[in-house]
This record gives sequence, C-alpha cells and structure tokens, in this order.
Amino acid sequence: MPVHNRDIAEQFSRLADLLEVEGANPFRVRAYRNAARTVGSHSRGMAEMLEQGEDLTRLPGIGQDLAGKIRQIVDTGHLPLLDKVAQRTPPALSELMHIEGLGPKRMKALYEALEIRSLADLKQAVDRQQVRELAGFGAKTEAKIGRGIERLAGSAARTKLMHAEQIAAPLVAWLKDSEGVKAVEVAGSFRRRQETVGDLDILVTASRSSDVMERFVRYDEVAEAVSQGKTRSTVRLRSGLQVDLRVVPEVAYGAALYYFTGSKDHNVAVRKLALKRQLKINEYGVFKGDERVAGRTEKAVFDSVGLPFIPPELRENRGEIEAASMGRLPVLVELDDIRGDLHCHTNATDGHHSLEQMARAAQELGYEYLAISDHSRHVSVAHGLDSRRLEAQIAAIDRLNEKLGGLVLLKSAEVDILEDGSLDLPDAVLTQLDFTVCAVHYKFDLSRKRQTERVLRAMDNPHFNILAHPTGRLINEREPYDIDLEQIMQAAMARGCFLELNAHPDRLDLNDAHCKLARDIGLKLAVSTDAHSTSDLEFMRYGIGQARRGWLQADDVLNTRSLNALKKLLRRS
Ligand code: DGT
Ligand code: CA
Ligand code: CA
Repeated sequence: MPVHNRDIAEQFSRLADLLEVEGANPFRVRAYRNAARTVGSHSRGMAEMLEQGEDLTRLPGIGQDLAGKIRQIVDTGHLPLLDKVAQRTPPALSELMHIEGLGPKRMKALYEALEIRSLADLKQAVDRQQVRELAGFGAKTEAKIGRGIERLAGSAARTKLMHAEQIAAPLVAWLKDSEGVKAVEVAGSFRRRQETVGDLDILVTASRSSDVMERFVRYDEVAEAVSQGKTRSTVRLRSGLQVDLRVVPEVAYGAALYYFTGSKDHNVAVRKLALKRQLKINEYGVFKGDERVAGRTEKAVFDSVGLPFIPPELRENRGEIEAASMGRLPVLVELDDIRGDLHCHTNATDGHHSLEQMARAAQELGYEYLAISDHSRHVSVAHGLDSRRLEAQIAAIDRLNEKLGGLVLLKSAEVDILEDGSLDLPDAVLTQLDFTVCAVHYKFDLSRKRQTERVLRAMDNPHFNILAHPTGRLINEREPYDIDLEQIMQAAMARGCFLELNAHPDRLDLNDAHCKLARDIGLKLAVSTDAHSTSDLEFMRYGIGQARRGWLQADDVLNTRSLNALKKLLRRS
C-alpha cells in the first residue's frame, strides 16, 4: 500500500508529541514537528521522490537522519523509533495532549499521578473530579478539559476540507480511469466548500457496462465496503472517512448533482418552490406528472423553477433562493480575482522559507504583491522579531524589491495584541511598515467584555490595520475566544481598519456567517493564507471557498485591489 505524506507527517508529529510528554530536548521535539509540517505540506509524495532517486535532504529542515527515517516509513510503513517510544509512553497521550487545557506538561502529570493512558481514563478522572486535586490543575482547568473531551468525541467524525481534498483527489482519478466513465464529481458539503465534511458524496455517470462500482470497492484505500449495489455503494476508507458513490444515467446527471450537492435545507426550499409550479424535483430529474422536463444539467433544473444558477457555496437556504428569484445574487469572488497575499511568514521567525523563496513562490502564482508579516516577540514562537530585527528585515525587503520584477514585497508584521490592548512593537518601527496585521495569541479566556475592549483599544493605535484570525479558533481543536465581533466590525469600519479571513484550512477564521456579517456591515476583508512555507500560499483557495460561502464579491475583498488602490484603502486618515 502506498505511504502518503500524511502518514509520514502523522508519525513524526506523534513522535514529537510523545517525546514532548517525556520531557525530551525541545530542539529535538521541534525538529520532528518541523519535519511533520514540511512533509505534510509538500506537494509531491515522498514515496515518489525516493523512487525517482531524489535527495530528500534538499527539503527545508530535513537532514540525513530525518531523510533516513522518511525512507524507513516509506519502505516499511513504520518508524522504529516511534514504536520504541510508544512502548514507554502510551501512544494515545499524543492525541490527548492536544485537548484544550492540557499540553505536554500536564499530560505527563496526569499520566504519572493518575495513570491516564486513554481518552476513557481521562474522562473518568474528570468525572470523578480527580484532576482538580493535582498540583497545577484546579476546578476551572478540569472543567475545560471536560469540554475538550466532549469536543474531541464530537468532532472526530468530521474531516477538514483540506484533508478531504487530499483523500478525494486520488480516488476521483482512480474512478475516472474506469472503463466507460464519462464524468466524476464530488458533491455534498465538499462541493459547497464547507470547512469540514461528514462524508464524501461522489457522483458518476458511465456507460451501462462500466466496471466503476467494482473498481470503487477495490480501491486501495478501502478499509471496509459498508454496502454495495448496482447504482449505489458506500465504503469506509483507511482514513476513517466514508464515501458514498452513486452511478446515474446522463439524462439525470444534473438532477442528481443538484440533489446530492444539497444542502438539504436548500433542496427542501426549492422543492417547495417547484410544487407551486406543479413540478416534482428529485435525484432523477424534474417531473411534470410522469414526464421528465429537466435533469441533464444543473442549469436546466434551475431553469425549470425559474431561478438563475445558484453557486453551490450559497446553497444553504440562507436567503439565496429569495435573492436569486429577485435577480440579486452576488457575483462571488473567485480565486482569479486575488492579486496578492497579505499575511505570510519567513524563516526569520517560524516560517520555513526565506524572504526570497516566498517572493518567488508568490511570483509564480502571478501575484502583484506579497506582505511579509513575521511575528513580533511576545508570541511564543522561536525568534519573534524585536525592533532591530524587524528593521533589518525592512532593509532586506527594500533590497529584494529592487531586483524582483513584477512583484512588490510589502513590509508588515504580525503584531501581538497584549492583554491591555497595546501593541507588541513600538510606534517608531510600526510607522516604517506598509501596514500591520495584529493578533490575539494568548489570554484567550478573558471575558467577552474584556476581550472585546482589548481589541478595540488596540485598534485605537493608528498603526493598527488588519485584525488577523479574529476569533482564534482552530477547527476541531480550539474554540473561538469570546468576543463581540459585530462591535469589532463596526469599530473597524469607523476607524478605517479591516478584518482578516484567515484561509489556513485549520483556521478558516472568520467563518462563513461572520463573512456575511462583514458584508452586510460594509466592511471589507483581507483573505490571507498565513503561509509558513511556499506551498502554504496555495491555501488561498480555502479562503476563497469560505468567502464565497459568506456571499463576498471581489469588491468586498481587500486583496483583489491593485497595489495602489490597496495602499489607499489601508491608509488610516
Ligand atoms: P456532510 O456530509 O454532513 O458534511 O453534509 P452533506 O451536505 O454532504 O450531507 P449528506 O452527505 O448527508 O448528503 C449529501 C446531500 O444529499 C445533501 O447535502 C442533500 C442530499 N440529501 C441527503 N438527504 C436528504 C434528504 O433527506 N432530503 C433531501 N432533499 N436531500 C437530501
Ligand atoms: Ca456528505
Ligand atoms: Ca453522504
């Protein structure tokens, strides 16, 4: 079975976790974590690279030792060092230490004092109120861990969109290779670009003699065939994700695609509309009595009920049907509208690539500008920038801009918003930047009132421009902090500040409803990747998916502007 980059990354990050719980040398832990990130986000498969005799030590942060370990995993599926460590320290601790309120030190304490080695152990200890008794825990922490356990149990079932894409792409290619297949498309929440998906719904149209169903259940990654029929089968993949496959005739393809794209609420509302016209819509077509009046394309389905085509991202029954019937659908922003990225990191702080490497990657995407926004010092990343180092970076950007053709690097910084609402770098250096990206990175548990005031106060600083990842949530991992976003958005409007839609697939922060709120208020958003490596710049498409779900048009997005127009918008008067 082929070993995917994800599998390799997972083994390295589990190893890093376990070593961290054991209290190993932090540099060693970080090396494995970086390796996990490098491999996990690399666009080409390690297995394929090794097969072609390529030198893995050319990847950032991968030396001889790590390259050797990658080879071990590719060759055997196992990392012997991980197996060895897992004999000393229960592997489940790797997952548990990521529960909010825990972390390696507390995990170690729980393991040693209460012999916690599984989620069930931990839950029991919380239920029996044993955790609060330990030094450094307390009732509040115990309650937080309890909520973390619930979230872990509830969220494990939903897969992040990026992961779903990585799983779907090779499967779709495999199905397309079947005899007689005409079209393959992933519908459902995946097509609506929801941030997480429950399962994949794949639609195929093929000649009657096609072997696509057999090929589907024979796919290498299938762990279990849940059900198998002539036109519909369900499997569970090794990753745990379920996939529904339906084979439909060409005359019904549009109707099926429409039906299985959903959402269910949207479908129900449109079906009601159809009933008023004495039409019946189902996955086989649109019917007047027994006659099929539409079904071959989605557009024909919409036509039959007198609606223009509604993009999948809008199909949530949140007003899109009304807007469509009044001819007021937004013209949604597209990836092609994006002219630059306003938030990324280099290896001056916690990024993996140099200024120049990031610039070249942005050039390859055809961007006009890329803002470099390395961390200020407060945040707990290695080597956060102080004034002196930021000034050195500013000078380096000036030099690089001289020789870059077509792309302008913008000078920025991701400045911490301190607990009292002040910014983590002095005005004297902030004034030398083109703009700032400001963020809350700690003290997540302030009250709603205090958290809101903290950010409002930060915005009072005339050097504040864009609020990064405004709620701080990490999908499936960390709850948003409590903050009055509407008030923040209104204040941003009044002060000439902006909010970010962070496109990182683990964040997607703002969410879709927040984006819609910003649009209703009239506040423009920056859609930014927060790239920590050159390949992360590709995360833009997830941000665009979320922006579209939030009804945003090109005009609502800052970085669809030309450099001049952007600079004008960012200037606070
Ligand atoms: P998920 O998988 O939880 O992320 O969300 P979806 O939207 O992909 O939902 P799923 O996989 O249960 O079903 C795929 C689509 O099939 C759904 O978006 C709409 C359609 N569908 C499923 N069940 C029903 C139903 O009972 N009535 C109608 N009208 N449509 C349904
Ligand atoms: Ca689904
Ligand atoms: Ca499904």
